[in-house]
Amino acid sequence: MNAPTDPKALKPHSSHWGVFRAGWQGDTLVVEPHPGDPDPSPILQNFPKALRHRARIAQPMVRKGWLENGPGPSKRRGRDELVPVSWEKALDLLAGELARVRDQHGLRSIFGGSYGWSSAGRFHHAQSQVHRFLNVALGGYVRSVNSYSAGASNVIIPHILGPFEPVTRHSVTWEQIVAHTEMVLAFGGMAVKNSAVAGGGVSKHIERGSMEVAHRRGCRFVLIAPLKDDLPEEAGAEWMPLTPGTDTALMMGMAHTLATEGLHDQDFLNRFCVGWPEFEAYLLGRKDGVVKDAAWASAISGVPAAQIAQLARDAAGKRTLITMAHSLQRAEHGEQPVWMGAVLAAMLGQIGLPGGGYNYALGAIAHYGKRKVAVAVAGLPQGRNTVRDFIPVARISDMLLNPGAPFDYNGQTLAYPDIKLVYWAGGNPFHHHQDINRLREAFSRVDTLVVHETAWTATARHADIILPCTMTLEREDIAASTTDPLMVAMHQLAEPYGQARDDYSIFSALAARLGKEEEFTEGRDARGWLRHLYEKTQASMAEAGLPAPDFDSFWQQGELELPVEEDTGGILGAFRRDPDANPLPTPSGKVEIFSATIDAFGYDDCPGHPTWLQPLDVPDDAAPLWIVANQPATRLHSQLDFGGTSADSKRRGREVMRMHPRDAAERGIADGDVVRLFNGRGACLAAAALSEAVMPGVVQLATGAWYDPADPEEDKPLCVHGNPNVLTRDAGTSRLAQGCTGQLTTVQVERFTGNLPPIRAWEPPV
Ligand SMILES: Nc1nc2c(c(=O)[nH]1)N[C@H]1C(S)=C(S)[C@@H](COP(=O)(O)OP(=O)(O)OC[C@H]3O[C@@H](n4cnc5c(=O)[nH]c(N)nc54)[C@H](O)[C@@H]3O)O[C@H]1N2
Ligand SMILES: Nc1nc2c(c(=O)[nH]1)N[C@H]1C(S)=C(S)[C@@H](COP(=O)(O)OP(=O)(O)OC[C@H]3O[C@@H](n4cnc5c(=O)[nH]c(N)nc54)[C@H](O)[C@@H]3O)O[C@H]1N2
Ligand SMILES: [Mo]
Repeated sequence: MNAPTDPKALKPHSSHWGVFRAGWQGDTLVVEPHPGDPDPSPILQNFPKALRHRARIAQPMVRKGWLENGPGPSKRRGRDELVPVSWEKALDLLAGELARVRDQHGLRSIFGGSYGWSSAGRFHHAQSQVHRFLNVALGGYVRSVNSYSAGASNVIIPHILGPFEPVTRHSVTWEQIVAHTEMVLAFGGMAVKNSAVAGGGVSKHIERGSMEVAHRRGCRFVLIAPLKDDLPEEAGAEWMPLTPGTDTALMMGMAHTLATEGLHDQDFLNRFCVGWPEFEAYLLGRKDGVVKDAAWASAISGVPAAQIAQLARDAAGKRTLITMAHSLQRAEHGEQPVWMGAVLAAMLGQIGLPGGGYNYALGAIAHYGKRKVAVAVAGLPQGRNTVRDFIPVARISDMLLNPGAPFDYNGQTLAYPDIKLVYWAGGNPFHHHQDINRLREAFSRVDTLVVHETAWTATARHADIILPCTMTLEREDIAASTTDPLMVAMHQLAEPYGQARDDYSIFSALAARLGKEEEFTEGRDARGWLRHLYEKTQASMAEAGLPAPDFDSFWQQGELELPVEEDTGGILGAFRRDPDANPLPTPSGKVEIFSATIDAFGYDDCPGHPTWLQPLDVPDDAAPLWIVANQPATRLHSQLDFGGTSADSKRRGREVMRMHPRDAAERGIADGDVVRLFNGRGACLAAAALSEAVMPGVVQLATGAWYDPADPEEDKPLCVHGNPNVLTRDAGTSRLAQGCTGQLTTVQVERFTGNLPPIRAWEPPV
């Protein structure tokens, strides 16, 4: 298509989905992956068409009703006209409103959780910018804790194994798997579309290649998941489809086989764990009269009992690794599979040995299974938050709808604050949150919703004040992460779109209006901050006796390879080598098969050891199919949905829903038909693709298609584009973690026979 580009004309840049170089060929932006990346992501090609797309926001806008009537609860959000205003006017209005809310209602009425992935540069990282601004210029805000990614596991892993990041990121590396692992049981798989991504950037995508080499050496991969493509072909995996949400039962069936056939490692359980007797009593049915054997597990999971028992026997006595996707815990009782995975691995006795044991989230994001970067990397100082209130991140609608109401979280009883102003920069709740119709209602309750956005997402359309932001290609930054050794000088590749400004310059101007400019900027412009942040890394390099170029040389070279720590198996490896010298940072210092702490919380939905708890949300006559609402292969979440790779993957302009041919035939649905997915909460359209890679009884619709209501005036409008979050349930995993449960719910699907409504998701508002 394009003539070869002069490599010297390409400038370095980075994204969560890969390091790259880009430059202009006439009017076309050419994006080339970093030459050192063995398996670059196709998502990179979302950039060229996105840069100047009409979906970008060109100027500040204010909702008409807010402008005319002032702040206050309003059902008109997402329905009213939006009025263009000058930057001066927008900033004056917003600074005045921030001061009003602070003075009239206090900082506890400002929600600045602002969850979202933003972009990869560490300085212009919008979430860091908004948090710093609210702390420094106002004094603080109500925050959110944990993530949509790992809501349940973030809370349960510290109780049973130790701190989340050390346990999950640097214990079992891909290098160990290549060299040592004999068998991998991959619950939820390790789809390479997912490890395409890592917050802060990734320079080498090694997951596919590592699985290929391990498989060729003789490592056996077993994929336990509803979709066949949750592992790459290169892993040569056997596919064991199971009913979604039933992994805990399946693992218990395996555990029962191990325990009753004497295949479990009793020495490991005695020496390295606490609570085996309590769990054993439950497993063998001494507690509740229910024996959790393979036949019992088969009835729940749909996997034949003989296969469950055989899998257990095969896994015993060798270097077996259990991996688990984040997806399993983004569901009702999501704590249970995470805990049960650790218990099954403990029974197999391989925890802490190279390439063996348990590595939660390996392959779900490229951060996992990597060595740790050995020097400190850039990050924007966050200032001090004087507000103590917080919510578990996915409880946003609950908070806005129920001010003052109590809720449980990890042994505490807390209360939802009464929020008047919500400030969002760098995230898209109309992408990430469940039950969008309920979210719209929740957002109608506040006085003011402020959004900084690069493009006209549904979140931007529902705001009262919308400020247009540059996207990453339009500014300079530094990309760095704690798991990827390449620090990248992100050069500017284009001028800002329309009147778009950097989040930093917007917050600087607001801070000035609030009398806090000097405190917020510390006298630095953006370049000054990059220099300042870089110098931190430079200093720790020098301390380690390593060559550390000055900022200008780094900027000119475009990248700097940072040193990484040795691969010692992390805290699990150290614990295995000497449990007395290196106890786990859990209450017992050991793996907690039974947790006295959790038991004492008295939660019926998360008892003191892994427990099979029947989910509430299961298929019935009205919604007979499971829907897997997983991560999209063609973009990161909702980002650049309008870019080339994402747009090209749609059919008839709509997101693709995959379905087994048997389920399609029962409904008279043919490949390519537009279908309507619906349940009691909402409905959306999508384009059907028939595929044997999806198990019968399950449909799959990735997240990320922008919410596009057919008639925004309705309370439960049809989304014409295919956003599955109009269907998902807004409920926490349990009283322990209150994590997101958006991965799974139940639906009905029918062929859509009405007039096809137009798709306006990417059209700017009129
Ligand atoms: N049903 C269901 N829902 C899910 C999930 C699921 O599995 N199923 N997965 C969940 C998970 S794991 C996650 S992490 C969340 C992700 O949810 P989000 O992180 O909210 O999703 P993104 O689309 O990455 O949102 C980032 C937004 O930031 C904007 N942005 C990018 N750069 C800048 C910038 O420099 N400045 C500003 N102001 N904005 C910028 C982008 O345009 C985009 O709208 O979704 C969750 N939702
Ligand atoms: N391309 C791309 N990559 C991404 C992202 C993206 O948006 N795009 N998002 C990133 C982020 S923020 C995160 S947190 C991670 C998310 O990582 P995950 O949450 O692990 O990713 P998903 O793709 O949602 O789910 C993986 C697979 O789990 C399977 N699964 C679903 N339910 C069950 C179940 O009950 N049991 C079993 N055994 N399997 C089940 C599904 O078949 C699904 O394809 O991905 C990251 N990677
Ligand atoms: Mo995530």
